[in-house]
Amino acid sequence: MHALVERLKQKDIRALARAITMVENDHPEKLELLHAVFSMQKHAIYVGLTGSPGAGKSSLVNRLIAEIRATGKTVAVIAVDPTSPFSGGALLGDRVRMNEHFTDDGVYIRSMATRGSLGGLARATKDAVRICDAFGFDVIIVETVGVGQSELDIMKIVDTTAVVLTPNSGDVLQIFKAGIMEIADLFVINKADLHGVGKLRALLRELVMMTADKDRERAIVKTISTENKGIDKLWQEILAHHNFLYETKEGKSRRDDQQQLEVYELIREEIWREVKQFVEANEESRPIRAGQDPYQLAKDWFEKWKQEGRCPQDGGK
Ligand SMILES: Nc1nc2c(ncn2[C@@H]2O[C@H](COP(=O)(O)OP(=O)(O)O)[C@@H](O)[C@H]2O)c(=O)[nH]1
Ligand SMILES: [Mg+2]
Repeated sequence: MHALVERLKQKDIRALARAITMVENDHPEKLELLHAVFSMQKHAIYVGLTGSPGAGKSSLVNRLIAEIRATGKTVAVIAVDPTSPFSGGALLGDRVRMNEHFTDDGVYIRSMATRGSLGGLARATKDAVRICDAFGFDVIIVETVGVGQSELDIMKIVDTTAVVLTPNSGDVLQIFKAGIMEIADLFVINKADLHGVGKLRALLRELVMMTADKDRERAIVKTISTENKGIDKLWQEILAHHNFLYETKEGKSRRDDQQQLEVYELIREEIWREVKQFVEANEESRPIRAGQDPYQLAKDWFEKWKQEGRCPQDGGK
C-alpha cells in the first residue's frame, strides 16, 4: 500500500490505474489507500456531464478536453455506464470519440462499470475522482447516462453538474421525471444545429424559472459539439459556477451541506455493514422467510442488534 501511494506521488500512471481498480473492486485495503489519498488532494475542478444516451456527452467531453488543455490545465475523464456490466459497449464508442487525446500526458481517460451494486458504483466513482485529484489533475470530468437514482448519486460527487439535452428528443420529460432537473447546475442544449432549439430553450427557461434557485440562476448554453461551437461558453459557465461555489457564502454553505451528506452516507454504509453481518451470523437460528412481515422483521433485527450486536466480543469489527 505504501509503495502504491509513493508511486502515485511520483505520478506513475500505472499506479493510478491500479488504485482506481482497487476502489472499483472494493479491495480490502481500499480505506487505507483513500485515507492516504485524501490528504494528497489538491482540489481540482469537478465537473459532471449527464443526459440521455446519444445526447452528445462524449463528443462534448472530447471538445471540452481540447478547450481545457488550451488553457494549460490537465484533465481526467471518468466515464461511468451504470447500464453496462462491462467496460465495453457504449464506452467503446466514448473511447473512439476521445481518441485524439490518447497520446497527451495531460489527459487521462478511464471507464468504470458496475461490479456490484449501483450504490457501490457511485461510491467507487467518487473515490476514483479523489484519486485523480490526488494524482494532480486540474479538472476531473465525470460522464454518465442520466437515467435513474444511481446517476443522481454519481452526480452528487461533482461540484458542477451539466445536464445535456437535445432538441426534439423528449429527453427533458425523462430527465425531469428522473429528478435530474433538481441536481442540474447548468443546462446544455447540444445538437443546436438541429430543429427545435428555440422550443427546447423556451421550455428550459420556464423550468429554470419554476424551480428558481434563490442564490443563482442556472445558465442554459447552446452547443454544437460536432462543429466545436459553444464549447468556450460552456467552459466559462462551468468556471462561473465553480467560482460561485468556492467564492461565495451561499456556495460555501452548499458545500458544507454536501460534506454533511457524505459523512451521513458513510455512517449509513458502516451501520448497514454491521447490522447485515449481525443478521447473517444469527440467520441460522432465526432464518428470514418469504411471506413474513418485513417491517416487523427489520424492526426486530435492528432492536436485537442494538442490544446484542453493537458490542460483540471481537471488539465491534
Ligand atoms: N448533429 C449533431 N450531432 C451530434 C452533435 N454532438 C454529437 N453528435 C452525434 O451524436 C451521436 C452521439 O454522440 P455521443 O457523444 O456518443 O453521445 P453520448 O451517448 O451522450 O456520449 C454521435 O453520432 C455524434 O456524432 C451535435 O452537436 N450535432
Ligand atoms: Mg458517451
